[in-house]
Amino acid sequence: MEMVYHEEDNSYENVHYASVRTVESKICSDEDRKVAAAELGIKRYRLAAVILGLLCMLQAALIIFLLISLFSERDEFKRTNLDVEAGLKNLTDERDDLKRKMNNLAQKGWEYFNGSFYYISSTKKNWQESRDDCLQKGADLVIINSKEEQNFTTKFKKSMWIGLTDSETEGTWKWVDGTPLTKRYWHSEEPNGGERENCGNTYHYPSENSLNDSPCYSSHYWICEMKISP
Ligand code: 2F8
Ligand code: CA
Repeated sequence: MEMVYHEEDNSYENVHYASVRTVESKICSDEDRKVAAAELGIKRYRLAAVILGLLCMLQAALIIFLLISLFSERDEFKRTNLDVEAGLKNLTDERDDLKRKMNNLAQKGWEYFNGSFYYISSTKKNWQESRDDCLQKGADLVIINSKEEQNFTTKFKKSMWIGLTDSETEGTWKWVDGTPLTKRYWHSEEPNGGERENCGNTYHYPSENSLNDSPCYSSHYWICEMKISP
């Protein structure tokens, strides 16, 4: 019988038994490896599952965030849209009111020029009564702001009261809205009436510079202005 010598414990062993033991230990270590490999596989699977779960949660969070943003943007858009619609309705109402007002004024003989309507009287009154008539119509005696407007007043070829007076302080001419006279369209040698002539009119209408000072109690036609655009 063949024997194997073991130096570590100074013993002999049957060769057959020794080889059986080697095979057994080898089988054992293969199983360990398989178990270890299986455990590693499970760990990897778990890790993949966790990562997948996290990605799903991230995706869900992203979808929720995008939905919230989308809804809040939609609400903001709805609000803006409502504001715009309300603004548009206001503007449309204003435009319709203005159209009605303009048609009404035109029918009553008012003349449109450069953002204002003008009424030219066909009777004569003193300056204050003339102004009162304009005020009662929702207007005032004309305030002349430009050469064009000055030319517009002369085309009626009438001596008309305008919204100009120095009744408050002699020599300090003011328009009826309180603004001082800056653009001067006085006729030559006017104003010449001193304390006797404190109200302005278009007495010298054939000339471009038609303005004159007259006694406020005297009777003239008058011209009212109603501003439509600011
Ligand atoms: O010639 C200018 C002069 O004409 C008239 O007087 C004659 C005017 N009078 C009235 O309007 C009442 C003056 O104001 C004017 O200066
Ligand atoms: Ca005068």
